[in-house]
Amino acid sequence: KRKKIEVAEAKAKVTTEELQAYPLYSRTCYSLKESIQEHGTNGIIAEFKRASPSKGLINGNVGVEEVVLGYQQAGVSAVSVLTDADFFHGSLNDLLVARQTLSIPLLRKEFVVDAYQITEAKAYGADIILLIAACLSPQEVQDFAAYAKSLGLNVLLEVHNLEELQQNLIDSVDAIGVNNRNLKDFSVDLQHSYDLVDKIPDNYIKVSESGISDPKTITALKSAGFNGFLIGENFMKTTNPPAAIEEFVA
Ligand code: IGP
Repeated sequence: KRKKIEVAEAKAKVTTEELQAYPLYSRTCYSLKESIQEHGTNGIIAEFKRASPSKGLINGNVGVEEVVLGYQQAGVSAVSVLTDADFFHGSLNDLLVARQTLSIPLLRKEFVVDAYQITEAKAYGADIILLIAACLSPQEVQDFAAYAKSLGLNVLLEVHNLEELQQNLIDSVDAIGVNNRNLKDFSVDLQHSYDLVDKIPDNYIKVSESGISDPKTITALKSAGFNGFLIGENFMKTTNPPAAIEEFVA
């Protein structure tokens, strides 16, 4: 974690004050809740992910612009873009290109360990940031979520077990995502979603994350109480990721 902060600071050739002067910094964010609740939307948050630590290279042949535009045209509720370079081959430039292409909510998918990354997310056009409970103390979750809200961003909190959920049920979080993938050993089990959904209060958007590869799974997760579905690999592993969405939005 310390290393991450140092890397963030070393890369931060741009000061917080300079980020605050970027044109996108002062735009009004799209609301994830409204986008998901809007009539006819399906709750899919489609992810642009070139590579991952568990799978290695997933797709090195597609461009961010064509993919996210296709996702939007396919009717998804939001788009997620990885900005982590080391493990996911992503970048802030990918986020920026996605922003310039999209008119739906955009998630900056990153391991946030410093407020600077939240300022950066806003300056590069994100509407939503991710806070991973497993990487942060409850105090950090609270501070980062409050700071993100003060910038008008939506906050998605990621949890993997009951303890992480119960420690972080705070007002400045908009959505709670249950990650079906264990970040320590990368094993995927949808049971995590089914076990936790009833423990998430109804004032939060409930998102099931990772390992979803079948439209039937969405039907089942919906009846369990989820209204958002974060899906990356299942789309990205195909030659035409947006086309893979069709059967999911039927
Ligand atoms: C997407 P999948 O299995 O559909 O590609 O998963 C998303 O949930 C996953 O990329 C993810 C992730 C994260 C990546 C969930 N939480 C935290 C990096 C960091």
